[in-house]
Amino acid sequence: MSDARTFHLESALLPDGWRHSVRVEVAPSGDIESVTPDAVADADGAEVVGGPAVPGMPNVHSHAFQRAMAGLAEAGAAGADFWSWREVMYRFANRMGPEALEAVAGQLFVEMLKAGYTAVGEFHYLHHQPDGSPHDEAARLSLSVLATASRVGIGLTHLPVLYARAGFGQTNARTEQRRFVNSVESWRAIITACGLASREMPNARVGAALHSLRAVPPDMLHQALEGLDESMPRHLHAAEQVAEVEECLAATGARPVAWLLDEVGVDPRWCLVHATHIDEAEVVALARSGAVVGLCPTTEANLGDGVFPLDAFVAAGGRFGVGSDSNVTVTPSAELCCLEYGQRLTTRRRVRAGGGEAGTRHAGAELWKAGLAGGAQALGRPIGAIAPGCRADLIVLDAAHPSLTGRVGDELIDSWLFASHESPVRHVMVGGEWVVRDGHHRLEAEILESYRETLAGWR
Ligand code: NGQ
Ligand code: ZN
Repeated sequence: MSDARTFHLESALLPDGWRHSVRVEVAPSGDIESVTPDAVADADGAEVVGGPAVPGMPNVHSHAFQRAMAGLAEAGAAGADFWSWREVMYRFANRMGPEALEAVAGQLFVEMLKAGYTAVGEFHYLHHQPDGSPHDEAARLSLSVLATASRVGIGLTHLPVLYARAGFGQTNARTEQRRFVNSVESWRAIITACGLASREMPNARVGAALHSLRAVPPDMLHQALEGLDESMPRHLHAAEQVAEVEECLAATGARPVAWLLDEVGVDPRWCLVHATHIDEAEVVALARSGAVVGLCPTTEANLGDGVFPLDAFVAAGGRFGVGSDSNVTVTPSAELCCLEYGQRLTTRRRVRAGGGEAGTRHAGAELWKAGLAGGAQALGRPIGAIAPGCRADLIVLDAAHPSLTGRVGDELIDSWLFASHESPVRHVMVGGEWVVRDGHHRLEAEILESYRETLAGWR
């Protein structure tokens, strides 16, 4: 087609494996139109791209505002835990206005792109003013996130979050949680406003999120799901802390994931974030449901959550994606490395994600491919593969980087995930547009400047 742009990739990870001399045609919409391996370079004026290309990683779970506090909850008493971290987090959550959120999310989204994430699921619960009263435009803060993602050029599945109460058995939210709270109706109105805004954004869509079984009572959860657009991704935090499993058992007679499977009927549209504490029956049932588990290994380590039983879950056919969550780490390679290391430390074996005959499958490459498939499913967008019909979202590695030199095919991803202390990501494309060239984002200097101005003096 005449308006399509054509790229000639030196080598690329396609759905059927690594291929050389790959011609990729991208439609003006940003969708890939055709992919042709073993093509002749510059036969048709294509832009020649040196270095190995892989699909960009979807980031299934982020709270953008938490980037501003990363590292500031590391001082505490010996009893510091998830719940005491949450108190520090609430202080930041209540300082964020629209401009600050745009500055912080802008910096974060640039960092994500430079690290190899090409799309993000923003699990967004900062809706109102700190006293709980709505902004003049009820979706104001959501619209800030949508506009920032569009300006920076990262793919976005925006997930407005329903939040109602402080915990099991409570009827109200705490003072610090007031700005998170909506009725089902006011939450739907925010989703609708975001849906309208995202129509003008080729790399964005809207999904639905329920904060957790702690924060959304069962009746309200059922009501929220009724009449929800059938195709929408549905995200929810589940079973991250032992205390919440115990409280859920006491309140409902079931563990959180078992309750969801039995009472809600979790299916492939669902992404259960964390799902850390699940028993053997839940492992199998959750894997069979076809839902994605959104694993956030560096945040889960940072918060002292526990280790998800990935070995058993994958053996049962389970699907997973990775998320940067609290954004203490904003690097897909580190997230996947930490995920694999959690399994190695608990099983005392190696190459857990490879899992095949010795030497036949590469842990790093298997993790990357699984993260692409699970991430695309969880974000509900056509991403995660260099293939016709998918968005042209890809990253190009620096083959001359000391950690990658001499590596070919899957060894490139292994060496990146397990043995690189600097990022080998060189170029990044989202929806057919280069958003990072030679390691730099076009807007990085001005975005960093406003991030610095925003954070000056914050504690
Ligand atoms: C969140 N973060 O919503 O930001 C949560 C903490 C909560 C993680 N769970 C708040 N990692 O779960 O109540
Ligand atoms: Zn979260």
